[in-house]
Parts: sequence; C-alpha cells; structure tokens
Amino acid sequence: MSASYKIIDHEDFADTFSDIHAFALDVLVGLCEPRKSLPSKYFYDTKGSELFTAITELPEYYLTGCEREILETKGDEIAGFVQGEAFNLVELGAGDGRKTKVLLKYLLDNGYDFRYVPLDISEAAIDGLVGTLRTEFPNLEVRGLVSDYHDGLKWLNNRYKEKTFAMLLGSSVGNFGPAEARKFLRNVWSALDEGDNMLVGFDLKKDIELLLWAYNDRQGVTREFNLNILKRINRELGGQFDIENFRHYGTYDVLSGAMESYLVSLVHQSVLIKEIGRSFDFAPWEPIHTEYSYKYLIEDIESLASQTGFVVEKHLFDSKRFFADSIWRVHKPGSDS
Ligand code: AVI
Repeated sequence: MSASYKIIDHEDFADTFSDIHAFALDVLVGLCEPRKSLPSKYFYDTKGSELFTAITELPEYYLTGCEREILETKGDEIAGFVQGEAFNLVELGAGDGRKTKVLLKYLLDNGYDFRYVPLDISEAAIDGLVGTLRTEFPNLEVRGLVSDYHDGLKWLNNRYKEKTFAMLLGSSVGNFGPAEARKFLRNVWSALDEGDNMLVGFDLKKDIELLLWAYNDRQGVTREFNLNILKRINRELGGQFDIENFRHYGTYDVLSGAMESYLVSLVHQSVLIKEIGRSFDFAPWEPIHTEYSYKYLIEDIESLASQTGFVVEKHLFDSKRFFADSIWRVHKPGSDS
C-alpha cells in the first residue's frame, strides 16, 4: 500500500494531483444548501494567499503583529519546554514562515539543537519556504514535509527519536467550528507521543469594534480576499459570477463568539458554473457564508486542551493581551514513554 504522505528532499517534487473535482463537489454541495456556504479553505489559491499576506500587514488586523511580538519576546519561555534536549520544531501549515523566522533566529543564536520541519499540504508553500530558509539560515537543518498534518507527524515520530514541538500559529484553529477544532486537535494528538509539546495560537475575545475593523479594513483588502473565492470559481470552474453583484459582509456573532464572513448577493441572479454543469439562483440580499473566525477566552482554550488529551503548560500573551500562544503537553495515560 502506498503511503499517503510525501517527504520533500527539496529537489524531489512529484506531480501534484488535481483537486479540481473536490473543489467542484464542495461548491456544488455548499451552494445547494438552504443557507448557502463555501468552505474557507478555498480562499487560498495563489491570489488568495497573496491577499492574506496583505491582510497580515494591515493596521486593523492586529493578530499577526501580536503573535509576532510573542515569538520575538518569549523565545526563551518557548525553548524552556525542550529543556536542552534535541527536538524537531514542526510547523503545521507553515505558509511563508515569516513569524517563525523570528523564533528560528532566537533558537539558532542561542545554540539550541533542533531541526525545523515545516509541514504543509501545499508543495509550492514548502518549496518556497525551504528555498528562502536555505539562503537566510545556512546553518539551519530544515526538513520540509508535504503532507496532511496527521500523516506527516506520524511519519516524523516514527522516523526520528527526538521530541516533537509542534506549532499551529496564527489563529488557524479559529477557522474551525468547536466540534471540528476538537476533531482536528485530537487527530494531531493521536500522531504525537507522550510528552511532546504543541503551541497553538488563539485570537482572544475582545472589544467587538476592534474585531469588526480587523475583518472590515479600510483599504478593502479583506473584501478582495473574500470576493476572490468567487473569482477562483470563475477561473477554475468556469463560473460566471459578476463580482460587482456581491458585497463582502463581516460580522460578529455574540452567541458563538465568532467573526463571520459572508458574500451577499445584491440582486436576483442566476449564475452558471460550467464545470458543475448547472446554474445557481441567488435572491436579492441572500448571503453565502464563507468563513468563521472563532475568538476564545482562556477557559475555552483550557477546555479544548483537556477535551483533546493535552495538558496546558503555559499561555503566552502579547502586551495588549489580544492574542495567546498556548503551550500544551501531550498526555497519554498508560503510555510507557
Ligand atoms: C487564516 N485565518 C486565521 C484568518 C482569520 O483571521 O480567520 C483568515 C482571515 N480571514 C479574514 N481575514 C483573515
């Protein structure tokens, strides 16, 4: 049976299989629901990833700056959890690794014995990141992995004896609903060993005005990011969306504690998507839900950790206490390690 993971030796890239059918299927299912929706994972094509990088540089989108501050100022506390042991620093969903570079520099400058393992489903992301790290940190041992998180972590733990310190930065967990987040974290837990660590980034609940600005920036970059999902359907699935006929709407749901993004149809319209072979009708003011970004209280973070098999070691905060990087330890009762 062939493995469902692939190890990247940097020049060893195989063909990426086409995800177009999965995309078409998800669009069909989402647009047939009584409350239309599109999965937020489809934001991130090349254009969407560029727009997301632009969002992280916006003054209103405080999340990235707050987490960068934590990584810049709390490197010693993070490194304290490996207690002088050699370790694999695994970044789940590495992207362009910008914030991580600050931590990598700290660890290298202070002589820590570690290997950096960026793990991402996107071959292009890993290829790009490994390339830039080679130039920027010639002394860093990097082992890029193109894989889903569970299989990549399992492979790593079978392959290397060193402890794993996994990181899920940038509030990515907030894009999952509560049940999905538990499922995701438990799946990661099952691929880790007793005593391994996990650092998870959470955006904290705060003044609703600040949240609304962060997802409705003045320059309209978040608007473009949201609308790009329709442009992507046009590009990849032969969709005929007229982008002018939709508006971005970002709102906060006080009951669930999530920022929610919608694309709202401004007119009555019927839109053909050739690859799916049918049209979809939109009533005036009908929304398409595109994203949840859940915000957390410390007690929510602690329940999530314990429900999924982790013990909370420490919460690291930025100076404004807008964001938390929470450090957890894997607990597997009955495990002999
Ligand atoms: C990637 N993710 C954590 C971002 C967030 O804040 O939910 C994506 C994003 N959506 C709109 N702005 C940024």
